[in-house]
Amino acid sequence: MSWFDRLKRGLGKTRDVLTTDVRDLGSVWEMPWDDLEFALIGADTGSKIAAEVVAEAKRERERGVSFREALEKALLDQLEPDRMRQKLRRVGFTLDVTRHTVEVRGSVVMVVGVNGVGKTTTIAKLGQYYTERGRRVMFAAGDTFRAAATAQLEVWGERLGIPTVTGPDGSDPGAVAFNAAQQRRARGYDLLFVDTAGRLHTKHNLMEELKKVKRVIAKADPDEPKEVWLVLDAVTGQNGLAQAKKFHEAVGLTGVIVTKLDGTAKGGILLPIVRELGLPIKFIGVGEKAEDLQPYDAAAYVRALLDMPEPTAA
Ligand SMILES: Nc1nc2c(ncn2[C@@H]2O[C@H](COP(=O)(O)OP(=O)(O)OP(=O)(O)O)[C@@H](O)[C@H]2O)c(=O)[nH]1
Ligand SMILES: [Mg+2]
Repeated sequence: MSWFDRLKRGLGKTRDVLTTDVRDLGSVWEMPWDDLEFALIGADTGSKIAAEVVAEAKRERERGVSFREALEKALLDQLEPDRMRQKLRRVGFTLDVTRHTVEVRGSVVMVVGVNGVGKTTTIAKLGQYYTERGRRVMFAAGDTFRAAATAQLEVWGERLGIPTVTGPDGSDPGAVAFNAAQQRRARGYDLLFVDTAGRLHTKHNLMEELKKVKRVIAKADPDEPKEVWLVLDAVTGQNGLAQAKKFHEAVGLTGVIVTKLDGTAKGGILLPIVRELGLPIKFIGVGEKAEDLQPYDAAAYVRALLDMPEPTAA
């Protein structure tokens, strides 16, 4: 199954919400504007963004493009504020995610998020992703809190041939992160992914602990971590925005990974992440397998959502 097919399958629930009121009259695909606005809100875009999307789609529709193309354009405007890429896209450029590599600034990526969103499994998938692209990757098992969390990452590391720095259960996560950052430098590895314990963004002391982990990494490796990625479970929808704001205040996020899009109709949550938080989405997850985590590409996302064919690379 191609990754676009996986994406399409993964976004099925959101697509169902978005297209319930679509009148499919052969080649004409039309929907009352009010119903569209409702559907967007149902997909957790938030009401402000839903209204913006409808207004933009209406403008496009008046220019004579089809309803679906108008909606595609309006969604892309929200999801891809980068004007340059839009221009390129108009002349037939789209991102070929099978060849493209998501850039990582620096060498250390701290991975944070609330409990159970998919941090550890995402790190394993990222390890595979970057290893396949020729990077030498290490893991740090910075979740010393949950029993078996270290073993979970270690097992992944062994399977993937990725060294995993660990510490005893209950030990200081900062110490693990420090050791790992030092070892990465000493051994000349390209990338270190630091796992952290799941924590509620509302728990002050746990957020302080996270800040400390970040500071300690900088002691072992000045200017690192240059990346702090938040893993968000799409199922939490709008609540994910509150999480992102709190984590951003605490440790300064540089990117977001949205997992479990396959389990929810709230796939519209990507819009406010980009528009309201201004944070880049790095990867999206549409299932539990390694192949189900893919670099985020707005055009592919929108076209999968609207049941359109795969965007073609120029
Ligand atoms: N359906 C689906 N499941 C996913 C996705 N990403 C992760 N999961 C599953 O989510 C579950 C929790 O994943 P973990 O990686 O352990 O989550 P975590 O954030 O590390 O959890 P804590 O360390 O306890 O905070 C696992 O069963 C994963 O397979 C996804 O994109 N889709
Ligand atoms: Mg974990």
